[in-house]
Amino acid sequence: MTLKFYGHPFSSYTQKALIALYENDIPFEWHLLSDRNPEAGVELAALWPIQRFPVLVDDGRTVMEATSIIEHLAVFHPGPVQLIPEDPRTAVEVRMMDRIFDNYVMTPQGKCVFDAIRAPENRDAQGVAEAKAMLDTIYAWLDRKMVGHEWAVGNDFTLADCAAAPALLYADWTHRIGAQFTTLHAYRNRLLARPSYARVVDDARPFRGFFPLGAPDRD
Ligand SMILES: N[C@@H](CCC(=O)N[C@@H](CS)C(=O)NCC(=O)O)C(=O)O
Repeated sequence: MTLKFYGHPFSSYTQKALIALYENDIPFEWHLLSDRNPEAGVELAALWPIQRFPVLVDDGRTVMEATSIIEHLAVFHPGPVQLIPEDPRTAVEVRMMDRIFDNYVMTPQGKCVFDAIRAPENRDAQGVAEAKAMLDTIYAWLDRKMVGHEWAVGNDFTLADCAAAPALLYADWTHRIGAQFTTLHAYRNRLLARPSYARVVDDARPFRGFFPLGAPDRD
């Protein structure tokens, strides 16, 4: 039974789940959400009224939330790359770091981007300032946390790195990671060089013009 994957290559949470599909070469069928493919949007709305993506459909099971998709793939389509560690203590830390990247990198980054596409009279300057302050705080924390680690938790690539890759790609485009955070920059570069994420970034390259703040000419 073919996996159906609803998403868009430029969407950060789609990218997070795509990394997991690519890491273990799991075959799937793209259901690209775009104006040119309206039936995918209709199907998404029927599957998940909240209409956030990605969404995976696997043999009658509908899985929403990028983290849950990665957890689902680990259970139902295991491969050589174990994105959820077998050791439960390590798995707890992986899940904690996954939450940290979603809540304190991806969320404030998204706040800045979504504000930029609002009409000027509806913009939330205070909310954006708070989001940027949160990004500065988490950059400093991550820079310390990553000392001595190749990946987010120890030396194996996991769910937490799937969350980190798009979060740090777009966060740096939105509110630059300070040059002093050399450990965090080095980690971001390792993520960009990881073959699964390099492929995801290449898939999304044609859509860079859509980045509301203007995509920089790098990465
Ligand atoms: N908590 C969700 C977030 C998903 C999400 O916000 N996806 C964005 C794309 S990156 C989306 O659906 N945007 C469409 C919208 O906000 O209407 C997850 O982890 O998958």
